[in-house]
Amino acid sequence: MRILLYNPDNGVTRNFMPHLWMFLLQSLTPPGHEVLLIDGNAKPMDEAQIAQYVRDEKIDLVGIGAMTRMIAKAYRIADAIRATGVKVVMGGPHVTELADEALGRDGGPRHADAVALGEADETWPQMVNDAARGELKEVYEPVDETGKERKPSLKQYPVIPWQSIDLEQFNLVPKAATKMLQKVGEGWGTFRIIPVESGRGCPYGCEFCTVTGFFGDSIRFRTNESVVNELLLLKARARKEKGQMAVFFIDDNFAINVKRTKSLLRDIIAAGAQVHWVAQISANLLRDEELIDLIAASGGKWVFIGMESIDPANLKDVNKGFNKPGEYAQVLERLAKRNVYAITSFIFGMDNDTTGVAERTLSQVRTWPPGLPIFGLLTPLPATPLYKRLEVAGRLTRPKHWQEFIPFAMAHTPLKMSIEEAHAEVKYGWAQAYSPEALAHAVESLDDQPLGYRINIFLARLCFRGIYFPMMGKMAWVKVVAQNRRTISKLVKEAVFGRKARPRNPNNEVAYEEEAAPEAHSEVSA
Ligand code: B12
Ligand code: SF4
Repeated sequence: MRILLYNPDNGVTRNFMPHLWMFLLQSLTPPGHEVLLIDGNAKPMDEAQIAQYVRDEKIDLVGIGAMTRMIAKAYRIADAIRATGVKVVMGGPHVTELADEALGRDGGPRHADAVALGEADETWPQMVNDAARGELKEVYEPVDETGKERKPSLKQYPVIPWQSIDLEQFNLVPKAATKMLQKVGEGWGTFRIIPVESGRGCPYGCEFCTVTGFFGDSIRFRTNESVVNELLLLKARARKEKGQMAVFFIDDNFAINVKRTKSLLRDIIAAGAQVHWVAQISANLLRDEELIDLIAASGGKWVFIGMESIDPANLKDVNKGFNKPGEYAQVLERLAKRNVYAITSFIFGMDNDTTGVAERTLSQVRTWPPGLPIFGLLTPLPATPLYKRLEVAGRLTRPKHWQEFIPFAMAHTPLKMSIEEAHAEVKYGWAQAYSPEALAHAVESLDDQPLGYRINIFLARLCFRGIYFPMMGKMAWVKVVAQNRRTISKLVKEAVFGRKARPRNPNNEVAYEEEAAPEAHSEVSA
């Protein structure tokens, strides 16, 4: 069969990274089938275009995966494909929780011929074989012989053939610049951020999160060897194409078992498999100095920290009391000392939030080492404890919010402010944190650091604005560049003319000697 795996666009921005599930299922497909991949974020298509593609390419089976926020688009695409007579199977967190919706068993229209519940590593090959025989079942569930749920072990992880996969659609370097940039340093003709998992599962059970329910609280890891080999493969490909590969370890909590994370990082270093990487780690696990040393030494550049709130009452409400706002600054300083920076994620609209929460949060953020703050709204995702609590309390204003996805819009009433006020807080957070003044401040606060770090922070901030904040279109970018012209010209001047050594605070050590060439792209900008 010719199989198409499709991930819909997220409806807000071009995503910076492809989705792992597509590559994983491609690698787990039984031999004898050809698998094509389309990520709607990189290759946008509407319903008519995808239907045409399926006809032109003579596709026999389509697999669609989607988060809740993309499910309406996923259903529209699925409907268009099914109308051509081709079977559609769906998987991922949303249809796992609401399989009846996808199968039209809840009174609504049917969108999928079959759904895969939960982790599909073991059920995908069965689905493909059944579809090839024309015997596709409606529901595929990972269960053992006794009908008990079985989580796949990651010890036998498939080799994803990164050396040969067509990654053209995921190159972040504009085509026109490729030839020229191939000659810069070790080569920047391509730049890709590749998702790699080293383990699955998180036992913490935060109230708004689907992970503990979906992946279970049993944590499973790949072998160090298999992760190291994957990094080596990515490094080799980057070298071959005179480009760069950065890795996003998509584990929900990369250091959930600190001992094991340290052993993995040591093996990465020993094998020379360092690439620039980003990972998600909760703040409570970043107290260990040796861990942070190993993060830095193994190529870690950015850590995504779900801080959620600076208010302990909010954190307690959502079962994330293990986050201690009092230690956020210390954690970030510890990382920054090793030139590792943080993507700090905040949620507004929590039950104890009142108006002004964005400014209160920002006033703390400004005292921390520069990073990438991001802001979202508390969202009741299906099957989470949060959804159930709000439903019982009659507080859901859009109980099926996914049927009409609206970016940055609440689906329930917060307790101590209105929905409109919560929306205004998120807008304020983004606008202030990414204003030209805030960007200039971030660059200045690293004045004692090499130029490369400052350029990196600046570019990362510009790009992050583009990833999360609805800022599509070339004109919007031109405007942002114009607004930040002072900082840009300051950095360019330093790159061209260099600058005198300056004392590093607080010990007044000289940080570096005169700098000649820029290291503009020496760090990852996740
Ligand atoms: C990496 C990641 C991201 C990346 C982007 C996604 C990417 N390019 O990979 C970033 C960091 C940008 C991100 C952002 C967001 N994310 Co996110 N993210 C993840 C994360 C940590 C890993 C995803 C992953 O690759 N998992 C590993 C793969 C193997 O698992 P999987 O995708 O579930 O696939 C398996 C099965 O589901 C199934 N399957 C999946 N698809 C299909 C399709 C078919 C046909 C079949 C048969 C099977 C199948 O088979 C796979 C193998 O077992 C997950 C949590 C998690 N652990 O999954 C959250 C998660 C997906 N994110 C989530 C959310 C909510 C978001 C945000 C909305 C958060 C926010 N408020 O900003 C944003 C949305 C951004 C956007 N604009 O789209 C939720 C989604 C829940 C839901 N019901 O939709 C998750 C589950 C985490 C959570 N907190 O609950 N995210
Ligand atoms: S720590 Fe992160 S992954 Fe784990 S349950 Fe909480 S929000 Fe989800």
